[in-house]
Amino acid sequence: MKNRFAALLQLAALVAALIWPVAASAAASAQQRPNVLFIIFDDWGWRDSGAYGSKWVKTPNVDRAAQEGVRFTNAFTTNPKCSPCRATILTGRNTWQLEEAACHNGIFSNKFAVYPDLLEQAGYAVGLVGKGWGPGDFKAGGWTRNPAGPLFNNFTTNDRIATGISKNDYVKNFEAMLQSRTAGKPFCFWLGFHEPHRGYELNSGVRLGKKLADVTVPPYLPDLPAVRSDLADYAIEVESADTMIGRVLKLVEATGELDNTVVVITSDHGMPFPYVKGQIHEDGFHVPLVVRWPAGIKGGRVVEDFVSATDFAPTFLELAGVKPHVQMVGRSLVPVLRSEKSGQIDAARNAIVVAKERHDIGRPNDWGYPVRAIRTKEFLYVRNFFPDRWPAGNPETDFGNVDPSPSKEIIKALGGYYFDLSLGKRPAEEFYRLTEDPAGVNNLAGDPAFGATMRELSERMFAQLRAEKDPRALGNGTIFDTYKYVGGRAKGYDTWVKKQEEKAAAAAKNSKGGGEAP
Ligand SMILES: [Ca+2]
Repeated sequence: MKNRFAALLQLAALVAALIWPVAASAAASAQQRPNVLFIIFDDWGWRDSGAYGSKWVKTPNVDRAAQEGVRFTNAFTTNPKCSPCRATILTGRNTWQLEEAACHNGIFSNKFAVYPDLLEQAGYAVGLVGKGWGPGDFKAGGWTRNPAGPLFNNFTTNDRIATGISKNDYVKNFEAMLQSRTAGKPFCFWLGFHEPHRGYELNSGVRLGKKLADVTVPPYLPDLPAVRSDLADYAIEVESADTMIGRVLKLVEATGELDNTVVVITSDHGMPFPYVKGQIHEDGFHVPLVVRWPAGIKGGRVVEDFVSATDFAPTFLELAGVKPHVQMVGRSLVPVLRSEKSGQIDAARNAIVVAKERHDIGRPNDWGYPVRAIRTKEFLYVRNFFPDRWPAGNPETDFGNVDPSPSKEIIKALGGYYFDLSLGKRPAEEFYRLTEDPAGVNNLAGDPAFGATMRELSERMFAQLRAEKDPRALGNGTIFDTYKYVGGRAKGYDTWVKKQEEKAAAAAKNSKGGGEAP
């Protein structure tokens, strides 16, 4: 009996010796693979948090993540509008490489691989709360779910500080997403706030205690009380989303996994004000970016390397031990994150090329406003391909690529300098010295002192665009204007023409009727 027991023990030890190392290493690698929590605001300006120096937009949760993690001072989207930027994030491709998904409110083809699918295949739990890729049509592109992941948007709430804020119960939905995960699986979740996208509750900023005297007005907006109030209403929405970040991180903390969760906080583009959202200007495509991951990176750092929205997908894949997809052109941020340095870490990260094609409609034939631009530490060089077109949309259709707002109405009523800046036509070339003109409002394109630098930057930009097969740089740019716009047609130029015809017909009928009257 005793011998038989000893033999059994020996056998058990042998089996354990064979199995244990495998089981142990599997457990270790599962532990090492971090969670990823990707938090993206909708239309949040890069300057508008305490972490980035704002004294009047209060964001304690973003600020804390920045203190404990890495804050990037030169992060950019490749196209400053909702769906084009989000397609870039998901695919790791530049906007000019995404065919129809380069356009706002278009079709997103599933011929392009997205990181949530690749991570799901690699054993990650994926999911989406709030706004993922959009607006646009992903079903026509062959997807059965939002490309940002399966949706967890079941819960709504009326508990919000202003009526412009989404009723999405982000916290409860996030909790449901967290609980849906199979035990032991790492997650890669997308939390997409609808804030601070318009509309806002008018004067909610003042109602909630903002002082108009504290508001910083950028140089491209007129410094008037109604503009300050509009900015204060925007700030309230930023602050509400910041509060949600605090609550969501508490939920992750309760699972014991917060330290091994890579928390990424960013925005799709700048604030929804004239000269910014949808425009190839500094505040339009410059975005905030904070990454917190205590288990993996040294915190308290400020990094000046140029990083792009294309870099997220290869970064998340590398964190999961997955090779970047062959379609991806972005470069993983892992080496920069793992570095213990501040300042410029990778000397090659010193420029970004950004672009736009069609955003909102409002020009004849649904034409877009094609632009390519290159941004370096010192300069922004902009090439507008059709300076005869209206950059913000035609006046007849009310400058549709600038969201309706009190600030926009004020600028339209004022005319002059601010109108020309935000809504007027632009020359074929723009050139800004951002080190002396941080918002980029003084166009130096005519100054011969910068002629050589402009040519050099233009050549550098077009070399990259040609190498990446941008149809606009290869002489086939008209293709972008043939892509279908799937949004409503209220802002369409054709809708305006039809209205004029109806008005004319009604006027003719009235005058005819008037003539026949006794
Ligand atoms: Ca947006």
